Amino acid sequence: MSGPPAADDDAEPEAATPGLATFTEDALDRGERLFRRPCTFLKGVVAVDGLPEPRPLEVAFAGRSNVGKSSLINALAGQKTLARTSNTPGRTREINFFTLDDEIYLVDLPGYGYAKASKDQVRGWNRLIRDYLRGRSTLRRVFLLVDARHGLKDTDQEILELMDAAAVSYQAVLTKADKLKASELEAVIARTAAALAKHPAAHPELIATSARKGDGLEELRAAVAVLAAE
Ligand SMILES: Nc1nc2c(ncn2[C@@H]2O[C@H](COP(=O)(O)OP(=O)(O)OP(=O)(O)O)[C@@H](O)[C@H]2O)c(=O)[nH]1
Ligand SMILES: [Mg+2]
Repeated sequence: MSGPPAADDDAEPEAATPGLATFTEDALDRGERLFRRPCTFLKGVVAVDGLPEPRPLEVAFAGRSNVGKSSLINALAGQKTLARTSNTPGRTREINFFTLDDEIYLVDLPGYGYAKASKDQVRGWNRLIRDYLRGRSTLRRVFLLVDARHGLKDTDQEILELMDAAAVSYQAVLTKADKLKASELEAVIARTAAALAKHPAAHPELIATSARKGDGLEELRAAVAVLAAE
C-alpha cells in the first residue's frame, strides 16, 4: 500500500529569500565534511611581515568590533574556545590565523569602529587591516560581518571602499540573526543586498547567520567548500 504522495519529492526547491545565497546539496555536504576536519589556532599577527606562508585557500572574517567574528569562527569549527570572544568590544587585536584541514586559513581580523580605543590603537589596527587586505594576494574572499540588527553602518564604508579599490572579493554575512523576527531579518537582507549591489567587489548575495542558534552555518561552510573546490 502506498501512502500519500510525498509533497516535496518533485517539487521545486523552496523559494529562496531574495538576496540570500543558495547552495546545492552537494556543496552543503562538502561544507559539513570540510568543517569536521581539524581546525587549530596557528598564530596571531601584529604586522604584515609576520603573515604565515600562504596555503591553498585563505578566507578572512572582517567587521565592526563586537559584530561576532570570533564567535562565528568558533561556531563554524564547532569549538567554543578556538577564537577568543568577549562582551567587551575590541577583544581581537591581532590578525589571528586558524588552519582548517591543513589547507585553509580562516583569518579572524580585529574589529574596527571601536569607540573606546585610543586614537593610536585605532590607527594601528586600521593600518594592519588595510595592509593585510591590500597586500595579501592569496586572500580569496572576505566575509564582511554585519550585525543583523543594525545593517551596514557608516563605519563599514571605509572597508567597503578599500576592498572595492583593491578588488578583494567579499561577501556580507549577517550575524546575530537570532535577535530578529523573520520579517525583520528579510528586510535587513533586502536592504543590505541592495546597498551592496552598488559595490563592484561585493558578492551579490548574503548569508544570514546566528552563531548562537546555528542558523546559516551550513551555508557559510558550503561557501568555504565551494571556494576550496574552485
Ligand atoms: N545573540 C547573539 N550574540 C552573539 C552572536 N555571536 C556573537 N554574539 C555575542 O556578541 C559579542 C561579541 O562577539 P565576538 O565574537 O567576540 O565579536 P568580535 O566581532 O570577534 O569582536 P572583536 O574581536 O571585538 O572585534 C559576544 O558577547 C557574543 O556572545 C549570535 O549569533 N547571537
Ligand atoms: Mg574577535
